[in-house]
Amino acid sequence: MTTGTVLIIGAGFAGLGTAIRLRQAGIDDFVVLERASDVGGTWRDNTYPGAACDVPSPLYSLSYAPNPGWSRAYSGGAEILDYIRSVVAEFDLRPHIRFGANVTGLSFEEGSGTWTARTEDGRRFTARAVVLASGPLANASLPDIPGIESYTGHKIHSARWDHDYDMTGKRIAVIGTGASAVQIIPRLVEQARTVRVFQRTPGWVMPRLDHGYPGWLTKLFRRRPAVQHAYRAALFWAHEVMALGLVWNSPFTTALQAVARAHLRLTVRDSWLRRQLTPDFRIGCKRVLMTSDYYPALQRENCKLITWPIATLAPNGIRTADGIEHEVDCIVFATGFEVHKTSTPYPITGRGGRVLAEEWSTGARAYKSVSVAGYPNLFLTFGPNSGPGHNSVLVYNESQVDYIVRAITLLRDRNLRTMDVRADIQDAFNAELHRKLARTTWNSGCRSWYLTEEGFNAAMYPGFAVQYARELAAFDADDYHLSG
Ligand code: N01
Repeated sequence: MTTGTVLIIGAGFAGLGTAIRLRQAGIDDFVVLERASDVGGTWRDNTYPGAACDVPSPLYSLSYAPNPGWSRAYSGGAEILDYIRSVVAEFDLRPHIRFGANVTGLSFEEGSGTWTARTEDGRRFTARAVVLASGPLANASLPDIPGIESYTGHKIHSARWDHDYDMTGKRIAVIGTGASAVQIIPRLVEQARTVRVFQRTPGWVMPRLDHGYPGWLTKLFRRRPAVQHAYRAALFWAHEVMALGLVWNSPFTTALQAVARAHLRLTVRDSWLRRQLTPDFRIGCKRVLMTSDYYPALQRENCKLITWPIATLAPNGIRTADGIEHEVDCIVFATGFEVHKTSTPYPITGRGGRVLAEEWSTGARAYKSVSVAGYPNLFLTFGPNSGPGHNSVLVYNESQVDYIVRAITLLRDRNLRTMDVRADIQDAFNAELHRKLARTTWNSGCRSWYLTEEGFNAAMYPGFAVQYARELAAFDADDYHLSG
């Protein structure tokens, strides 16, 4: 049993960022529990061919740890993972991390005012406060397709790539056409004999204007950090403007759709294919796909888009609703993540034996995405309604981390036993939040992982990144029940 001030669960961007900020606030008594054997979270797990970030790297990095050496505008997954490892080294975080610690449950003990985390290998870790940083898109989701077990060929999920399987000369099926699939498919068509893309819903595609950073710019960033800072700020504000078209319906929405339609018209010659690729929902309703090589890949001789619904998986392939069986050697499931199936990644038991997954069974709700009433001293990163539809998720995460560190600092400085957000404050916050969400593009009638089956949005923040930052900049102890 380990006792300390803070337990952080997850060694991805959020967990590592929390560790750094805690240390900068003078709190060194923390442990990071990581289920894998390395840091990096989503960038350690998503190693599929073509994995890259569709947010520019200077913005998709920690504001206080800029990397002047980014090789290009939209860095690949391996470069991002290297960056994360360099941050771990720079801030000397490894001594705090316990690898192979897969948390299976968390419970609060009223008497001591502490949280205990149990791990799969039987260890227990106890601390005054817990920060959940295990990520909302961490557990791969296989679709509920009949016959999935009967398929005898090779299966790969995008988030758990099998690098031992050689795609060369193989007949490959890709199920899904989301953000992961559109990065994978252009690579697969270069290697495989055939690639069949099974599309259920076409997404809006915007061109990704990727380019390498010239050496002189990298040198300039190194010599004059203020220039890189200004560049990041310019990227930030350019993304903020996108909210006007992607979060709410406005003339800008129509303009963005016109750009995406022009991109489709200019890059896809065949009118049948263009029709199949034209979305029937408003841009922004589900994640915009940023790619310039997806449409060209679909038009390669060895690639075929299949829009008939999948009826069943058969031993040798995929049978579609038109009765055709598509024989394939390997199926790539680019079908996303379990976001709502289990609303908490492991059982979390708070005050009086309450269980968070049960309370969230009708939709996850928190205060400012960070605190939940009845779960004192527990803080969430990427919690309910903290997702952006238009800007870097890391910008939002820094706001969460700074808020959490302020809360934990108060807990420590006043030697408080518990800090529990007031239920009335949380309810009022959520009433206002969901009133705003009702007016957003996400509720305009498409299927996406942002919504539960019932249409409840527990994922997205209905506003600009600056509004979110302003909301979280104000930490008001009066919002919490404090006990000494
Ligand atoms: O997963 P998704 P993803 N039969 O859930 C289809 C982040 N990300 O891994 O649209 C047939 O978006 C499903 O179809 P439909 C980012 O936040 C970031 O691609 O539901 N198809 C869809 O096409 C992103 O939003 C980067 O009709 C089925 C696809 O599978 C999130 O990860 C890069 C099906 C799932 O799409 C998830 O993206 C990549 C079925 N039964 C990902 N079930 C960056 O660059 C599902 N589908 C930062």
